[in-house]
Amino acid sequence: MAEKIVVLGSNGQIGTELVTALRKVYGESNVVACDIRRPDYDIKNSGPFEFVNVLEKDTLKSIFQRYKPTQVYLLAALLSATGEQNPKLAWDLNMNGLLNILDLAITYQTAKVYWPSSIAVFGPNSPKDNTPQFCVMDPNTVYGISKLAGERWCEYYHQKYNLDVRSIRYPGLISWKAAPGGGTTDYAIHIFHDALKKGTYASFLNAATELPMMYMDDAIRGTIELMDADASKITIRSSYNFAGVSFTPEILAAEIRKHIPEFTLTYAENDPRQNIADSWPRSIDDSYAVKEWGWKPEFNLERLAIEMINNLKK
Ligand code: AKB
Repeated sequence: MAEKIVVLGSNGQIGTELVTALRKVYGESNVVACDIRRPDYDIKNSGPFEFVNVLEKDTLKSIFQRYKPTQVYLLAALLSATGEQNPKLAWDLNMNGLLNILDLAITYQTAKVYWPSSIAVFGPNSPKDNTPQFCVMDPNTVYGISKLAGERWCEYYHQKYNLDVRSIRYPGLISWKAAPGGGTTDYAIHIFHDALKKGTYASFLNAATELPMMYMDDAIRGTIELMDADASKITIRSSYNFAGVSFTPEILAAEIRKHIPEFTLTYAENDPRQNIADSWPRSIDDSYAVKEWGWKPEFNLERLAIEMINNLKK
């Protein structure tokens, strides 16, 4: 059967690139981009687009009725930093948006659902280095709490209703095509823009804050590989640990200086995002993803920096 794919939250940092990648694989007319905001030129002109608020059940229902999707990707969410500015909205959007989609997927017999989780599900008492798939999880941001609860719902819908729902715990994602969406890891994108434009950047995280990160091409490829994997290989229905590279602002700045030798990095004090970063892992053990569906990242720090600088220069 031909695939019909609906991507909710298509205009965000991940959605912009995921829609383009899915349209290449499945055909432009078979991937329906949906967002609450007007899309950019590429998304609108390369296939169908619908205005959808994931909290409006009737609109969502009409999308399921009209397109009869075989796969649904739900990307609409408030991230860690913006979530802290509006905790109730973050909980409402991140939780009820997910529950709406899980319910409609059962009603309309959607073959597969994808929903992203995050390293934000870990907290101050989770192991910091090589954080395992299964360990203490005590997130202290509303974003992390909603992602952890969402993971439990995904597993519950799989066990109770046999819904084929798949998920990845994304690290900070680094890309040049679309703006980042209000997260704690956003510094690792802003730094490239400012390095090229101003030759200097004021990091809101301190020099030694190490966090797991990944170049967007790896994240998109991994996501599609997980969705393509044979269901018999997927044992984790909460969300898979997923690793690329880990670095600190200081290490990233040193890498940027290989291309822009005059680049200087300063540090802004007392930013609330520092506390969030301090509660997250430094690196991730993704051995389940490696073993079960063959995950392998391709972009190390060196390659990621070259891609960012060369593309942003253009
Ligand atoms: C954030 O910083 O909130 C996100 C994430 C790691 O989920 N990039």
